[in-house]
Amino acid sequence: MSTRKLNVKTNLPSLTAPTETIGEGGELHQAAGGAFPSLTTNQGTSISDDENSLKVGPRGPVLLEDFILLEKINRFDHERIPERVVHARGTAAHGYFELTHSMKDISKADVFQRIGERTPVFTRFSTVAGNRGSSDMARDVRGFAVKFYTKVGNWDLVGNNIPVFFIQDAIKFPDLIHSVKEEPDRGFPQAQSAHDTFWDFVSLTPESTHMLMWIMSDRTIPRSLRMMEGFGVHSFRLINEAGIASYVKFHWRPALGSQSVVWDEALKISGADPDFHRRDLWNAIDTGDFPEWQLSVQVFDEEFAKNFDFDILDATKLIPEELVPLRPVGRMVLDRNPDNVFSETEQVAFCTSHVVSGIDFTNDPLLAGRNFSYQDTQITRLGGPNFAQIPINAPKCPMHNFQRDGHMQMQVPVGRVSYSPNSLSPDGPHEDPKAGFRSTPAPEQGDKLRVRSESFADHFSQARQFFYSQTEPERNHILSAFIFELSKVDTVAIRMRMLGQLANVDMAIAEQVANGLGLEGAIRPAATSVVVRTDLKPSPPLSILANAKATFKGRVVGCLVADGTDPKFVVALRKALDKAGAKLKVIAPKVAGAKDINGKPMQADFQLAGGPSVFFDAVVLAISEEAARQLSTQPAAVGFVQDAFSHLKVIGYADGAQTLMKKAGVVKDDGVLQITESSPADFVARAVKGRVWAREKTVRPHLY
Ligand code: HDE
Repeated sequence: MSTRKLNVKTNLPSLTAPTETIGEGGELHQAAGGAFPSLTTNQGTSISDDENSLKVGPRGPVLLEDFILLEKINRFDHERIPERVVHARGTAAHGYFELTHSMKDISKADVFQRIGERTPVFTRFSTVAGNRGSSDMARDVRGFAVKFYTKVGNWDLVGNNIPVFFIQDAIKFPDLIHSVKEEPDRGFPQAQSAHDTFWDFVSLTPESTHMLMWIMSDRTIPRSLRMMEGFGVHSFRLINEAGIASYVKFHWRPALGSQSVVWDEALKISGADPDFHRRDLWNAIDTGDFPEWQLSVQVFDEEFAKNFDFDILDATKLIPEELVPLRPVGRMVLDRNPDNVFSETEQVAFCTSHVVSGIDFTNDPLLAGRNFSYQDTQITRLGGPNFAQIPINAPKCPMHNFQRDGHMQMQVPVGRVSYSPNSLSPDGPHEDPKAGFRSTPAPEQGDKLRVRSESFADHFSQARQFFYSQTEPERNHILSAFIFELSKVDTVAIRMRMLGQLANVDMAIAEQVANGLGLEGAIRPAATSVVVRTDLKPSPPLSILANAKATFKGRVVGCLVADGTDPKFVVALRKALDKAGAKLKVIAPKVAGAKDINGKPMQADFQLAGGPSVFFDAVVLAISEEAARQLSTQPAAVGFVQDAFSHLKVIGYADGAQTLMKKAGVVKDDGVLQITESSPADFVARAVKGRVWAREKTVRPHLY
């Protein structure tokens, strides 16, 4: 018998807590720490020794008879399920949606009726291309999927953080995904679009061009999942009580404002903390700093749809907010981390086809494909058709029908009737012609054809509009991202073909990318059937920087301390940051902390090499002259300051820190501020304004 103490939580699933206990299984034992249940097999048989398998003598062969060993290993062998074919890497949280504005006039959906009412939600954020173990900070679209557990059924709004998509027809989705995933012969690169097959496909697929502009922008390297927008992408329909349908596009806006990192920072974060986004979300929720988004809709009618420059069924297009302003609907707050990543984040099954009465689809051909795909993929992932019974997927309202059996049926339907109509079960479920789901009776007619509508043909005008809606640094980032990615493409013909597509967006864009690739003079515009519109006005909401929120809420400041730091300085800084809603993290040469100027211990959150400045929004160098001299010989310390400077962060420094700053090449500008214990507010006031964009011209002159 083992002498080791068992460490079994008492909140084991009900599986191990049978309602009636016969014999030994599930019995409670008294121990020094209180009562705990007996460890059992899945059949409830109590286990006496969980440390040793059954052998013939202490050094003899293990016996096949050891059902306890076999069950445990067998169960372990099957712990993994197939990861999602796309959006495999995800992180999620529970929360609620609160209606702030009635939508009664345009939708009868129950969730939109009563102001102030809260609907539970489960929201999963993800990257698209990488496998489950890839890095959070890969350049990629982020999934933004919300399951609303409404009183009349689940509604899944399965969106992204970018309002348009790569392709117009679902039949191209497997091709798109195969091109971006690891190349099949070598199994790499992982979680990256910077390789031949992706650019081969998109350079041959001009409809991708608008999305490429977004993908190459800083939207694909968000600072935090809490600081990114979400979009339903497709045009959906809302239907009111009178049966009148409106078109709608869904938007999520983060309360903390949108923010991204810079590319070099993204690369470094991927190495320093591949879990950067999930850790940030988890910690924020764990410490009660609940992230919040506003849900808004763009509502429009058939008349608008007819007169709009592009087709509202084309998912590669957006509707500028200047044409259809956002109408606020409610807010989503995420206030609880999952209890178990597998049971919840992994097993959650979002399906675009999960809609409720009052919400309906349009003929977007991408959406039609999705409505099949999501339901279908869950059968492979979750092992059968009963995935709606898994707790995270189950509606929180009653559900009754005559569907039966199947792999992993968890319910025990009673009675002899499993069909409708029937006369043997008059109390059984019946159709509800009044409140039941009804599709919009939209008139449809036409020949059966495999064609792309002419109205989907302009692939470049909105790409151009997006580019020219950006601020100067944002445009430069897009250009340098194209140059970075295409430089990783080995096949020169693919680079050139892509330049040809960019030339259709704007010759100046193509020329700058060509210049960065050293392919000047090689641009041959690709054939296109449309004349690109140059009259579309820039749409300011499409820029992150033009809409940057002057807030420091949810941000983190890294404060470098060492032996000899003045604690008053750090205390004053912490107070000022608390007031601004930001957090302070202390970095010291050793994780146990440092000795302050009075010889007293100072706590640290990070050891220098494990707490690089890429983790923080702004930094403070609270070190003495002696410490600065010593740290100037340490690459981690010099890199901390160098990176903060080149990533355009606001740097606050105590007078003594200057030797280290000089070594790191810091050139003073309006974002480099000397602070004392009496002036941390000045530092915060500058940091609230965000990065020092003017500095980019000095640190990355090749972009300008
Ligand atoms: Fe998805 N997508 N998708 N997608 N998608 C999946 O469903 C698919 C598309 C999106 O956190 C899969 O359960 C097709 C657009 C998110 O669990 C799969 C097409 C948008 C998530 C699938 C698209 C999305 C997925 C893989 C083209 C933004 C993660 C696992 C017609 C509006 C949801 C799964 C989560 C996941 C298919 C295009 C967003 C295979 C066929 C457009 C956020 O069913």
